[in-house]
Amino acid sequence: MEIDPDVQMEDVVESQHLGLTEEDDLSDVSHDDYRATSMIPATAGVIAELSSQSRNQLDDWITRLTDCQPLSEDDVGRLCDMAKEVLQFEQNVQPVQAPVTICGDVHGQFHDLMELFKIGGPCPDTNYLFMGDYVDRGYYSVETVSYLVAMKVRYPNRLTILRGNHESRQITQVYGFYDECLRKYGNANVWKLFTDLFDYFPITALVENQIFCLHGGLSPMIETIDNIRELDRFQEVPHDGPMCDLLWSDPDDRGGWGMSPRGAGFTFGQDISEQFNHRNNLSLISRAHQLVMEGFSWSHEKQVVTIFSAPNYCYRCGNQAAIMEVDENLSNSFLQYDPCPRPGEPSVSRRTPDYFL
Ligand SMILES: [Mn+2]
Repeated sequence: MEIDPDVQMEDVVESQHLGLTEEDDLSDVSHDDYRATSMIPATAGVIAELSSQSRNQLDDWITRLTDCQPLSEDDVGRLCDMAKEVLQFEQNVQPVQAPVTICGDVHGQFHDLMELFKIGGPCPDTNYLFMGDYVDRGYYSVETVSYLVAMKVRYPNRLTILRGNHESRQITQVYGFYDECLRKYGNANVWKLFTDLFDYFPITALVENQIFCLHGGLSPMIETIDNIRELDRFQEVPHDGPMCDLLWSDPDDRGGWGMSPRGAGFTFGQDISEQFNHRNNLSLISRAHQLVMEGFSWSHEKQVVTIFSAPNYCYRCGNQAAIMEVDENLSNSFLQYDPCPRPGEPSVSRRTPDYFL
């Protein structure tokens, strides 16, 4: 698996921030309200039908967001309230039906997300499953996460949005989303609204009981899919433990469990993937979280696939992006795409300049 050395360094730096404690420089953030206050009702029901008024409001917001215009702070508040109503009923292992198109990291690259929908087909005509990391690094985290959440509320059965390790209060204060909210709104209210909402995002999905989807990877504390169903996910991403591992771990060429260079989660070898897939009757683990130059990369003899959907990551890595189409027979195929050049934004040639040769 190819990893840009600079980005790998950033990811190592990123991981060090997970070790932050309340005494560190994030002390202005309250840690008391990490846990979402509302509990799941005992009878998790069917998603209520949207009123025509809500539908119209959402359609207005989606039109606005499609032009990369952020919503007002009040509208973000209304949107997040509506999203909690939907997401609170979703499961830790959210069931998803095929056909579905599975996507990896987006990281605030809004225009590339629009390109993704051009390549993969518009939502809701095409069903989508996103495996997290919508915010940070790119310049349009606000518009990206607002758009995806609005689409989720508008078409709840057509779109699944999982939580990534960046959908967290701590990480977003270091990697851009917090600063972007301050810059675009003049205060941190929108950051607070979204990071509170992130606690409601499902952490994994299961396509037709066979393709297990999540942001990071496996955990030594999770042997079965049922173990994930037992977790209380309605909280900030913890610093360690099973929920942390699901959002932070990476597959590795070495067997067994290893220390992650990220400082959170673990590395897991082919033996671990094989055992997990066999025990849980799975055909594939689909995950994101790592930059791969072709946009997708198989590992562990095709028991694990990594999908990365931010082309030219950070506007400088020169990588392709990919999405994975899964048809009704659970056959998969990949669509790769490049960024579309935009005026005023830095661009990186994928070719090595002649003067380096
Ligand atoms: Mn990630």
